[in-house]
Amino acid sequence: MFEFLEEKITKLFDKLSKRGMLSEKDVDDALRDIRIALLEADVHYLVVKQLLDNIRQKAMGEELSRSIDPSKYLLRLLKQELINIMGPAVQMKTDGVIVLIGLQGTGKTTTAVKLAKYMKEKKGLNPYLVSVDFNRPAAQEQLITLAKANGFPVHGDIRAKGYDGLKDLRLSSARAGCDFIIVDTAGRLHIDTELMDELKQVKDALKPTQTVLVIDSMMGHDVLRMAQGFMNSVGYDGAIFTKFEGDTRGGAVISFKKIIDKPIFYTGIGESVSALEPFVPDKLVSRMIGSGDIEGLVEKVSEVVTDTDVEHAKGIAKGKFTFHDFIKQLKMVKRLGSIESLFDMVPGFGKLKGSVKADTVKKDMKVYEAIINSMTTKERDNPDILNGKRKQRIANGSGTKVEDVNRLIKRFYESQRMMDIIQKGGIKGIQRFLH
Ligand SMILES: Nc1nc2c(ncn2[C@@H]2O[C@H](COP(=O)(O)OP(=O)(O)O)[C@@H](O)[C@H]2O)c(=O)[nH]1
Ligand SMILES: [Mg+2]
Repeated sequence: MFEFLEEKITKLFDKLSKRGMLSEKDVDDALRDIRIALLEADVHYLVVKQLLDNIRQKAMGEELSRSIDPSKYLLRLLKQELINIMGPAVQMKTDGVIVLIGLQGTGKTTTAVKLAKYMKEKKGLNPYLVSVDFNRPAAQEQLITLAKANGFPVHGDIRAKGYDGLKDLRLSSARAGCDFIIVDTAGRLHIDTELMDELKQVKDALKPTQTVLVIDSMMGHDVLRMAQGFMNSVGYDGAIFTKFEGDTRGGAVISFKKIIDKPIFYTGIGESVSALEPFVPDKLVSRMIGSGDIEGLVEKVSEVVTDTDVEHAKGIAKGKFTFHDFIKQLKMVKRLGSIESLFDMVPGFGKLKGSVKADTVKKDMKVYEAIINSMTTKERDNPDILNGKRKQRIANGSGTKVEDVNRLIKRFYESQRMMDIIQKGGIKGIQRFLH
């Protein structure tokens, strides 16, 4: 999601950050490039205009010229405006009846079960599922099967009693001991009056607490017109964007709140029934443009990194990185717990997630610790003296193989290099190191 914009914006600001002070023309050029990137990402032109007007207004003020790092300041403005335009995170209601509507194949049925799972696991609620599709028994069957497979109470075939039968749904749900009802509805490939009439009748019969439009993120730039069509004829209270993990340009997600004037509640991020995420604009924007969830990362790190560690890190910065430091670094990483969850918080690191398995790292660490323990103090201080003979002795002493010792030495030099780069370039340095 948003990879397209992420790439464009990162490139633009990388270039800009080399400038130092920014002239008025630099700012104008940057704003023009941002404008093009947003339009190319299918952000609605009205949204682009408002975003840029707001940024320009703030960028022309005093603060930009006074700020220590103008390009960072401009990036922060962009970030803030993107968050503002998407609005604050809004919670979907979870009482009475929630009706999901949308075109065919957008993911309504899957989302109904995803929501049920989310509400049960995250909020301790008991949802009741029902598919209201009078024409396609197979569509009802799909929900019934998926709901049962995941252990949720689900209503049987509703066709016999027609719209009248819908009035009994609340009773059936209460009887099943459920707190609220999630309704899956029929869809068509295109908006047509027949579909809209059917949905209107369903709404009339069910009097839902909230109606939610399910939207396929891959649909492209027609999304907003479709969303407007559903708004005009059926009406709804918010949206869920599915297939958001894919290579979508994301413009519709950015534009939705401003153009349709309704919130996005959730995003679907995969086919599995657990692939649902609340829509939180600031988290999304942080992931997209720099600074990641740095606050989260700092919080997590500060929970486990002690003052001694900090003193030690300062020591490394001044002197030479040795195996003593390396082992301390390993211990710190071990305390940090899941490495994968850390990657999530740092921009550009998400991609690495699959490549580093926390389990492997933990296993490696045990081996590394054993090897380092078998080294003499002199060897730990001075890794360069490790010749074949010494390596063999260390391998024997630690019950490992020379290959393991070599692997450790390679990792050690990588770490040494990384420390060097981090000292010179901060987070950006780490990102460059990993690419
Ligand atoms: N990759 C991905 N696929 C999804 C997501 N949500 C639904 N799908 C898939 O989209 C297809 C259509 O989903 P379905 O729930 O049957 O759509 P419906 O016609 O609106 O009920 C199915 O193959 C789902 O597995 C999602 O968030 N990501
Ligand atoms: Mg369906």
